[in-house]
Amino acid sequence: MVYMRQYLSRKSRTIRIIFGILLLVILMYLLSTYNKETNYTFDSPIAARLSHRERPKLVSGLGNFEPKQIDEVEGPGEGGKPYHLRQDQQNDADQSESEYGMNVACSDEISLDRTILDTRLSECKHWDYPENLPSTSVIIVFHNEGWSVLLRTVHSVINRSPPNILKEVLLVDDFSDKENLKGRLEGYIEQFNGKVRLIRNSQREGLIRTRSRGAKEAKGEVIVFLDAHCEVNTNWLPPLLAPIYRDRTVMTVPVIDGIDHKTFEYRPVYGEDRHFRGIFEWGMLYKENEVPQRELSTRKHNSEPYKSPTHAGGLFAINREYFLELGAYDPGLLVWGGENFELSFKIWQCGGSIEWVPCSRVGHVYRSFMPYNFGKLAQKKKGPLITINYKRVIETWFDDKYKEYFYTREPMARFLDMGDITDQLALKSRLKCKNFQWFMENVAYDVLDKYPELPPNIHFGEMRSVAVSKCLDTLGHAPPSLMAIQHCHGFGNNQLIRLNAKGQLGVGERCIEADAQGIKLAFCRMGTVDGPWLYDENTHTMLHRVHKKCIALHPQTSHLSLMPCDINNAYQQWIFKEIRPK
Ligand code: LR7
Ligand code: MN
Repeated sequence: MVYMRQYLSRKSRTIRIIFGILLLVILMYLLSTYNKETNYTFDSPIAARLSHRERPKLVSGLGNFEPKQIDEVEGPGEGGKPYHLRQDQQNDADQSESEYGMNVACSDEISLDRTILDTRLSECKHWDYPENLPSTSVIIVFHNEGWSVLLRTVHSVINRSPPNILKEVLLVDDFSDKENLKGRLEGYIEQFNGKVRLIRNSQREGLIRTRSRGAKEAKGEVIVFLDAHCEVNTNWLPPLLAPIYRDRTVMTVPVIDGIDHKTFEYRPVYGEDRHFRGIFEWGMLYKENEVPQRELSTRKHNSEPYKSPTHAGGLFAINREYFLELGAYDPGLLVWGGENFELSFKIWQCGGSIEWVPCSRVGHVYRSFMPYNFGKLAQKKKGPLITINYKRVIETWFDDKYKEYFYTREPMARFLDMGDITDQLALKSRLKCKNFQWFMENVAYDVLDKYPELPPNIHFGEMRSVAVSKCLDTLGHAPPSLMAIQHCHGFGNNQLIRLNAKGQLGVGERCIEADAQGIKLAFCRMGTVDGPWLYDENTHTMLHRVHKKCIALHPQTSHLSLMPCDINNAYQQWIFKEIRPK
């Protein structure tokens, strides 16, 4: 009996053990299938996958670099909050603002490792990125930047990038002459054990050529350019790299938040549900436009990247070899401006693409003014250097029809010497690049809605008063503001007035309109190119067709307003005088 009971209990134990093992096997099988699903192969169109696993919990793992926990740190500027200097520091603040275009004295008080607001869409925490993202060089070119501002850029990159992906931070000094930048920088970066590398130009090259040099010298598979006054946000790098990992001809652009130039407050650029992309007007000013539905509807999630015709210029990621295959930037572009368009048109027209990445956020300090001059490079050139750059770009990439829009909007550009673009045109045909019409129809299809084709100018130049021989002038004021009358200087700029075939009077990107207060500089109505003005070639009067009155100059006060037309009154007579670059 005793044996029997023992036998039975032994048997039931065996059954229990077998059952247990079976359960374990089933459990392991279930787990393994679950793993298979999460071990995603990253061949989706976005080379990443939105998972609903709880985050933040990964420090790294997959390609992520989400923080374990968000630290609440106390101190000046922590959390991206604005920092206000004491009254007795105001002199330093003013001095540094006039030297750098930003309050470097304020920046000096804020930790180089400060925390900032995570401005991403909440969805962004839940993306999984590939583990083997390409190694990356972050290239920062600088000319006379504030010490703490430059180094906070470096610290933020080191602190918020996955170390296994970040190959190096490459600092390229464009011939700065500030003592601290010349002397102390090598010593400072030693603490980064070789992760931060510094090279210097032996003469001033301007930011465009300096970036091309940085690209050549970089060691990473991907290069990311940043201005020297940025702070990168949480897990900024993997989302920028994933689309390039999928396709090496994609260039990616982070969403750019603002850092206040007075208080260093870190501010999200716009709210959760809105997306913008880079476009341009016909004078080649960079503009942003809400992303058209046609683009958004191709995506499944609101935080996915979307296509953009162009970008602001400073902050982007690109496969290094691809960038060099495209000839880097046109070496004929000087110092500043237009290079963002050159690269964008080149990429799109020659088979690549540009994507803006909502889950990658980087803050940038917008300065109050440009604190540096263009150096010797500008002195060698006749005419405004930025317009010369634009001319090179449009002469290379635009079709004839579109070139005409540029020359209508910027009439003096026709007479500027842009140098030789043979190499650029050769590159364009060697890479079998598409024409601009293709780009306008397939990529930048929202541009013409905002900036329609421009009717030709009937007149452009100075608009001179016959009575006093002085010129209509914006005085450089922002609209809405009264137009004034000034000594004619012959340089154009604020005195370069255009009258187009549809009755619009324009100065630069603005329009001239009239109300009860007088003749005013105003914002042109978006999407329109017509206006109320009718110029009489014989009487030299400028009629407002709606008010049925003419532009008149007050003989005593010089105030400009609409008056009942009097064709014999010299104070209502205007003559257009064409001007040429000096
Ligand atoms: O001669 C120079 N040499 C340089 O190395 C002049 C400048 N630089 C450095 C400078 O120190 C800085 O790090 O180049 C970088 C960019 O110069 P900024 O900050 O004066 O340019 P910006 O921010 O005023 O202008 C925008 O347009 C430029 C056009 O050429 C560049 O593309 C900038 O990178 C670009 N900045 C951005 O896109 C940031 C977002 C702003 C917007 C819109
Ligand atoms: Mn900048």
